[in-house]
Amino acid sequence: HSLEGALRQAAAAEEFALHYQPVFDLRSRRLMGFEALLRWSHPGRGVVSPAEFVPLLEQTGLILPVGAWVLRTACREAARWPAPVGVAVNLSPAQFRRGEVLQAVRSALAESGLAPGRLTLEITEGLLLEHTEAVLTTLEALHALGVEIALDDFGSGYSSLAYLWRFRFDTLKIDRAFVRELRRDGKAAAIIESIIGLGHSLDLRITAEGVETEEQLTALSGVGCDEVQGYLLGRPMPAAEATRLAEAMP
Ligand code: G
Ligand code: G
Ligand code: MN
Ligand code: NA
Repeated sequence: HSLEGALRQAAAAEEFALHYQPVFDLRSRRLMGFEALLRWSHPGRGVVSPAEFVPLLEQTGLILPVGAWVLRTACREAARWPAPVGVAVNLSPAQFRRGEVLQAVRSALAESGLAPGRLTLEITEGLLLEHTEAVLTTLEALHALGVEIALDDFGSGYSSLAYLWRFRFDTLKIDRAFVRELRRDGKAAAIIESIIGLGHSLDLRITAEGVETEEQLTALSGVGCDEVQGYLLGRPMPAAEATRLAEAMP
């Protein structure tokens, strides 16, 4: 597989980079942190989307070294931002399978000196579907380090509610499919409002992803959403730009 060969060389050739998308508190408009998003600049193919290559990293096991690199790099770059601006890192189920993730998070925090409370780990429901007991134990251990855990793409999977009961997440990220429908559909607003009510009753912070219009922002404000992220507020940007933005915010 030619893409696989290219991926194997990418890490050594320093073709990977992280871009950072800002997340804001909806009420105060304060910058809360950034989500780290992996980018691969292939000399021939240009910038390749993680949607294309993350599945291949998972199949080949390359997600372990690359995932550890993502954690290390995100923590090192976030340590330059003014506290309490934090960073969120997406984790793949494969990173949990051999218990690698706990050690990778520990090293990334130790090397960077980043306060654990400034790191959020984003996981998806797919992870919880697969290996419930072992995964819950690892999540508890990660929590014990002081990092925050977010349930990403909430509402897009099958058994979201059961998992809310099994593990105390810090944040729910509402899938952008719901936010997209806010434009035209009263039902989407009702669903989001009930997710927020449920989340708040469990002491969770709610982040809406994929906010692209003022109309969506106003609607989210009306239903009590806590944090927002999306192209309207800021696109993923290189680390240096994220640092400048963080330093410019009050
Ligand atoms: O940035 P973009 O919208 O193209 O990301 C596409 C998908 O890739 C999203 O589901 C996102 O969560 C995932 N992704 C981005 N960066 C990482 C990463 O560092 N690790 C993992 N496992 N997934 C990532
Ligand atoms: O699965 P996850 O939520 O981690 O995916 C994040 C992805 O969403 C990133 O690849 C990012 O580029 C993309 N994204 C961020 N903001 C927006 C937005 O406002 N609209 C759309 N369509 N995608 C977005
Ligand atoms: Mn995410
Ligand atoms: Na998401």
